[in-house]
Amino acid sequence: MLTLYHAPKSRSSSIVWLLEELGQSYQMRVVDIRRADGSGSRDAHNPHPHGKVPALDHDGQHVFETAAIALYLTDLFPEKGLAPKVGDPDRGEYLSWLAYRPGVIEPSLMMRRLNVTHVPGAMGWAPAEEVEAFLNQTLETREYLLGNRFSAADIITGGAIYYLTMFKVMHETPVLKAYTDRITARPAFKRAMES
Ligand SMILES: N[C@@H](CCC(=O)N[C@@H](CS)C(=O)NCC(=O)O)C(=O)O
Repeated sequence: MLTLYHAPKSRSSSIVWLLEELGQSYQMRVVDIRRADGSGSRDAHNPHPHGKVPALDHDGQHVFETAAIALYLTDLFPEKGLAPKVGDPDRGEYLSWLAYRPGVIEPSLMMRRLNVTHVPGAMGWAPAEEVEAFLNQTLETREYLLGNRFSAADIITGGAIYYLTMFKVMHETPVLKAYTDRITARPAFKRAMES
C-alpha cells in the first residue's frame, strides 16, 4: 500500500501528479503544514522528520524528499516508462534533473526572492540568471528535459519551472512558456490539481 502525506498547493502536488501518471492506487493523507504566511502548524500525523510534505509510506518503508520519492516510485514501477532504467543512456541525465530542482533551482531562485546575494565559490548552486539561461538553452531544442521523451523529471523539475514562472520568481520566456504549457496539458496534471 502506498500512502502519500499531502498538503494542497505544496510540493506534494508533484507527487500526486506522478502517482496519477503512474496510474497506481494510493491513499492520500492530507496533513497540515506550516505555511510561509504564518498559517498552519506541524501535524502530529505526518511522519516526515521535519513535518514537511511530501512524505511517502510504502508498506512500512518511509521515503521523504520530493526527488527521492520520485526516484523511488519510478524505480518501483519501471514498466510505466516514466524514467530511464539503470543502464539506459538517459539514466544519468534523468538523475541529474531530479537532483537539479532541490539542489540548484530552488536555492538559487529562493535567494533571488529573498534578495540574498550569491557568493561565487561559497554556494553549491549557480546564480538564478545562470540557471535560467541553462534551462532556456536546454529546452530551446528539446520537447522535454530528456529530449523527446516525457519523464518524471518533467513532473519534478518541470513542475518547479511551472510554479516559479507562474509566481514570477523565474522569468518567463517563450521557450519556458511553451514547455510548461506542454507538460501541464497532460490529463494527470489536471487530475492532480484537483486534489
Ligand atoms: N526539500 C523538501 C522540501 C519540502 C517542503 O519544504 N515542503 C513544504 C511544502 S511546499 C512544507 O512542507 N513546508 C512546511 C514546513 O516547512 O514546515 C522536498 O523537496 O521534499
